[in-house]
Amino acid sequence: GDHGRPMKLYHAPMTRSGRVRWLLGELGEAYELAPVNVYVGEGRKPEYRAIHPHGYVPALEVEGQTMVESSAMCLYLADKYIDKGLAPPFQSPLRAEYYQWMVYMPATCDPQLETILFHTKFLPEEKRLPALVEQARKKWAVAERFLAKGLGDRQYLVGDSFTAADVLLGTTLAWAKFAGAGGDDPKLAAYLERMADRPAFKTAHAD
Ligand SMILES: N[C@@H](CCC(=O)N[C@@H](CS)C(=O)NCC(=O)O)C(=O)O
Repeated sequence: GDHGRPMKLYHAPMTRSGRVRWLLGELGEAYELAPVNVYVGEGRKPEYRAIHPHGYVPALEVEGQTMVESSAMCLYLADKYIDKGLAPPFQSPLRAEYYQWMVYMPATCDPQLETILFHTKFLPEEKRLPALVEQARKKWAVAERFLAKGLGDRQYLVGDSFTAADVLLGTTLAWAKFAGAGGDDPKLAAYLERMADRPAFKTAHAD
């Protein structure tokens, strides 16, 4: 079957596929990179729509299956290679906060940052809605405080070692910086610097 076949990551620079690329680098697992230039509409081609119904990146081929949703990929891969320590052990109470952050980032943070980015940078000016940006900035400010509280004075978001939750927080904070959102918390800023210094982060964001 497909067991043993290298994974394939459909990727574009500066997007949420960077999360999965970073995580794969931390795991040290081999994978094939399939570039999809979503910026020029490559995602909308029928061939790619057969892989990702919305034409987004990332998509991941693994074990003969194709999956979508960056955080689901991170959860799956961290568990698949759980011996590498990128997820808390299955019976650990840390699993509760780990799942919380693995869902909080895509469900509650990403939409705010997406709204800010679209309505300040990506959409043509006449389509931008300042009221949406204002609302999203307020919600992101709440999220930022919650994330800072979650991190506290520790080096990592969950427990005392690097996990997939750091991949999501690191990329979310990098995205927020790019969006010009918040960024006033010194602990989160120092955390982002530490994360951006990791070799696998650099490789994932090299292009
Ligand atoms: N919830 C999805 C979001 C995927 C998504 O929206 N990807 C964006 C880039 S970050 C994309 O491919 N956009 C292309 C488009 O809108 O055509 C995930 O986390 O994987």
